[in-house]
Amino acid sequence: SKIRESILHALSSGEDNYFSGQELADKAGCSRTAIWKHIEDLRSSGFLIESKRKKGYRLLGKADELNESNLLVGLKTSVLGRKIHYYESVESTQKIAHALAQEEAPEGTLVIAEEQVSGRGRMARNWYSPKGTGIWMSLILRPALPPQKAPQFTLIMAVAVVEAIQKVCDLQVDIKWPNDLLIKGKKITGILTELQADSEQIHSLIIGTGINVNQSESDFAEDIRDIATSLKIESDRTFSRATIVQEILKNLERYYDIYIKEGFEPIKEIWEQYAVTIGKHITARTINKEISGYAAGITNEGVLKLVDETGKTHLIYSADIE
Ligand code: BTX
Repeated sequence: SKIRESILHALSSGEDNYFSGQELADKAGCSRTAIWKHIEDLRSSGFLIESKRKKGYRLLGKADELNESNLLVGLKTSVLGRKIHYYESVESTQKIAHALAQEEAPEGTLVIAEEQVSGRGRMARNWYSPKGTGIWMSLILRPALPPQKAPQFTLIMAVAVVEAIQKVCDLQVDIKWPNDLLIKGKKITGILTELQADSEQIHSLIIGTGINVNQSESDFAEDIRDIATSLKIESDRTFSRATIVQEILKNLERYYDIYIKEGFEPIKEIWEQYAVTIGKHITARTINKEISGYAAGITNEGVLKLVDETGKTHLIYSADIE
């Protein structure tokens, strides 16, 4: 439309300048509400437009699509993300990654989508993955390890994501064992590690990561509005998703190398610095029981150690924590 063209023309002529909603409205001959709506439309078609309080709008870059070329330019890894399968819309990137893993896709293969229509969490829960606003990706790794080691990779990925968000967005993220990342108590990221294995060895690990990046509050479904947040909500800025993905892959590759050479110990120490679960009184809800106690730490396998009131230590492999 004319308004859309006028906005884009203004924003891209301004070098590094901000344009207020009123200025854009004057140029386009429409209302500020119309400008706001068009800016939202432009964003959903991939334009990266920053909005800053009291300053206005600024165009940060071309379409922030997570396609292969955008991800490969500036990617600083040698294995992870070197093979990319990009989709506009999928049921779940996990599902595609599982199929690719069975077809011998190489280690480091990344499946990434703008939207998932049936993204999933643990225990058949739903993971909302609206179009163009977040990072919905699954990474295939093939470590020569027994299947009991798989949960460690959720923790390694957690550290890689926490540090990427710190670096790119300057936001502090807490880890809630086993697989949630929180900003001020609200969920910013979920990690789902699945595997194909026999009783002795992992054939492939599929690490699914969902990160809320550029959503506004109204983009969240009613039932998660109170528990979920995005990087944009927390900082009042929009971010390049590709930059965040690149930073995660770089971190993960570094930690994966350390893990292979030195084991889980050094990563466990870093993980514990970010973990909010440890050192607190918590309740762990597993599929068939509920245990309360003191979270003493995690084992070298990444299993939670919970000490109940009788002093008995319980090993928790998977649970919801309160
Ligand atoms: P989880 O089972 O720990 O968390 C799922 C719960 O999180 C849901 O029941 C809901 O309450 C809440 N939730 C759903 N969507 C969101 C969201 N966008 N932001 C915050 N909270 C939400 C966590 O499982 C693991 C999620 C992994 C998602 C990735 S995305 C790429 C890959 N593909 C796929 O289908 N799943 C993984």
